[in-house]
Amino acid sequence: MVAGESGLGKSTLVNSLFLTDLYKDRKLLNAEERINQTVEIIKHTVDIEEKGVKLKLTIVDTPGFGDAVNNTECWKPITDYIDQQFEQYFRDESGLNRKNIQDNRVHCCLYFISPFGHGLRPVDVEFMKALHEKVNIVPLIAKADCLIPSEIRKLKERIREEIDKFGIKVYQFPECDSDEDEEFKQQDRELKESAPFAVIGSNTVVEAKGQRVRGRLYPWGIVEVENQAHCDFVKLRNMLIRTHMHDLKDVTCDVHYENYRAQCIQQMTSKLTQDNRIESPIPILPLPTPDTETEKLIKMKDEELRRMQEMLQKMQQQMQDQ
Ligand SMILES: Nc1nc2c(ncn2[C@@H]2O[C@H](COP(=O)(O)OP(=O)(O)O)[C@@H](O)[C@H]2O)c(=O)[nH]1
Ligand SMILES: [Mg+2]
Repeated sequence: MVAGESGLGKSTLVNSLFLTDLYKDRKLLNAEERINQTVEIIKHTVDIEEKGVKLKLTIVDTPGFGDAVNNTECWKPITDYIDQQFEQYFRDESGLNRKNIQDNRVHCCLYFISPFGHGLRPVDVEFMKALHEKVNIVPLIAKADCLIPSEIRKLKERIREEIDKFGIKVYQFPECDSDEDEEFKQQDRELKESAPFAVIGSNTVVEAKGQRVRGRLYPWGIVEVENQAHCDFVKLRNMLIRTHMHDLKDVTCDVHYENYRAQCIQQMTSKLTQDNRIESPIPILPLPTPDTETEKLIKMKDEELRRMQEMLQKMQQQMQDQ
C-alpha cells in the first residue's frame, strides 16, 4: 500500500516499481503517459516473477491527503481499509473453508514524506502513529530528485531522529544471520543505513548514454530511477520483492494480525460475559410477529450473539488443538 500527502508521486512510484507488469499489454510508453489524480482507494493486482517463483501482488493506491482544508483524521479511510482486510481474514479463518483463504491483509505501507519540509510534519507523525500498530510502515522520502546528496543525508538523519523522538514504530529490518556471506551482510548494512529510502518515480522511458532507461528528463540532464547514485529505488524494490517479502508477511501475521485478533476476541468475550450468555444455551426465539421493531432488534441481537458464541467456541477449540 502507498500512503501520504497528495502529489508526492505515490501513483507514479507504484507504476515505476511494477511498470512492466501493470502495463504489460501496452506497447510503448511515451512522455504523455499520464497518471491521473487518485481519488479513491484502488487495488491493482499484478503477477510478478522472482527467481522463477510466480507471485501475485496486490497494490493498493490511496488518494493521499492534503487536498482538503481540514485534514483531521485523514488516515481514517486507510486504517479502515486495513481493518477491513483483517476482519475478512478473521472471518475466513473462523469459517469452514479455512484452506483456501485469500490473504488480502496489507503487508506493507510505503509512507511518502515530502522532500520540501524540514523533516516530519505533525500530520506525518499523526498519520504514521495511526497506522503503526496495524501495518509495517516503510517511510520514504518522495521526489528525491529535488534534493542534492547532502540535503538527502541531512533529511534522512532528521527523519530517523524524529521517528525515534515521537515513538513511531516503523518496520524494523531483521538482524542479518551471522552465517550469511560477507557480501550479503554488506548489502544488508547498506540497506539499513539507507533508510528512509529516497525515491524517484517516473513512467516515461528516456534515452541516457545510448540506453533506454526509466527516468525524468530535465533541461539540465536526466535523472535515472534505477541508478543507485541517483536514488534508493533499486534498494526499495529489492527489499520489497526479494529480500524482505517474507519477513514483511511474517510480521504482519505474527504481530499486527495477532494484535487485531486478540482485540477481537477480547471484545467478543467481554460482550458475552457482560450479557451473561456464555454458559447459557442459545435461546430459541418465537417467530417474530411482523412489524414489531423491538422484536426484530432482539432477533438481530440474538443472531449476532449466536454467531459470536459459535466463533468463540471454534476458537477455543482451535486453541486447545494447538
Ligand atoms: N520531481 C519529481 N516529480 C515526480 C516524481 N514522481 C512523480 N512526480 C510528479 O508529481 C506529480 C504527482 O504525481 P502522482 O504520482 O500523481 O502523485 P500522488 O498524488 O502521490 O499519487 C506528477 O506530475 C508526477 O509526474 C518524482 O520522483 N520526482
Ligand atoms: Mg495518486
